[in-house]
Amino acid sequence: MKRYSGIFVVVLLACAAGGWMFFGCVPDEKAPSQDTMQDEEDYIVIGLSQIGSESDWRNANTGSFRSEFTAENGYYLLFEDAQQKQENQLKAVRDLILQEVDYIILDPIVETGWDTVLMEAKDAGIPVILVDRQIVVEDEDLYTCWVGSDFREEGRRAGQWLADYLESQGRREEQIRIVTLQGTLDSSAQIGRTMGFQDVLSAHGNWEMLERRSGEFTQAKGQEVMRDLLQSHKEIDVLISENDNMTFGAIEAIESAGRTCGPDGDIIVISFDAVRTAIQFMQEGKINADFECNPLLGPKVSKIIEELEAGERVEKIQYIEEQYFDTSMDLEKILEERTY
Ligand code: GYE
Repeated sequence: MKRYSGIFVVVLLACAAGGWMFFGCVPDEKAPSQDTMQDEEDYIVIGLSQIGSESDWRNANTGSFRSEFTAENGYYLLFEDAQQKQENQLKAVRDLILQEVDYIILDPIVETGWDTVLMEAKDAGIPVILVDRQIVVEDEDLYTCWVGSDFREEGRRAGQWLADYLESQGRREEQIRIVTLQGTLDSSAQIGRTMGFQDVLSAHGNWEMLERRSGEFTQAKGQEVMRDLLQSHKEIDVLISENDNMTFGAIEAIESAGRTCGPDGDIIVISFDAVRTAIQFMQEGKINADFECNPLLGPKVSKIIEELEAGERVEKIQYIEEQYFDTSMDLEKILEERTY
């Protein structure tokens, strides 16, 4: 373990002294003080390259890392926000390599374009743990492991839920017109959810995908794109929205257009993430079903780091458990237990 040694102490002191903007790092609020740092050799230094703060899911995900990688738990966290741009993430990873962190945690905004920077991390001997989204690289040894959700499975479950729901409504044979708000194009969350739903769609000759457009995982874009979709397509039976924040925007667009949605409305709404506000929207009868994507990855990643510190081998691909919710369930109880 490297810990705070040599050049790294100098960098951290510069960060703590206010020079951090130069280095591009954002010290965690609960990081040790300068005095503690000089004496303390026992912190594991984590560099986290986060995508941005585009959604409630993302904020819960950041919160999970921040509350796990604290000084009390033996960590010093350098947090980098890429503001939804891959170029910022590439720069952040390079900054973290220069700062000789012990581990890099990378949530890759899109799947491709990481080979070179990951080779640089490998050459510097810094393990890279991928979280949430996945990547496509020539050499899988460029990262230590990945932990996150099975997005394709989420998409499939959503499709299967729709099939069962239509069946229960006596609409199995009906022509079903669908639109999709996709997430950030080329992100594994978008690719997986789109493909998973498509797997089920392909098996239903009477389902028609009218249009798929990206709402970039944000509420504002979701609203804007849904407004256009409602104008272009007179009849829409189902909205598949690849995250909750786009769904919130879409619901505003639907209502502004004088349309209705949810179990008693004219558009069936299926969403992903299942954050608290979405469960509340379900209680209000505006979303039919929501497929959970668990953002609380901090504890799982810190366990991986403990194992690596102990010299153990870790599983390369680690999925987390997820469920789904719909309006037939006891949503009040679900909300009581929901932490994000
Ligand atoms: O669904 C969305 C966020 O990558 C799983 O990114 C994540 C997605 C999540 O912006 O809300």
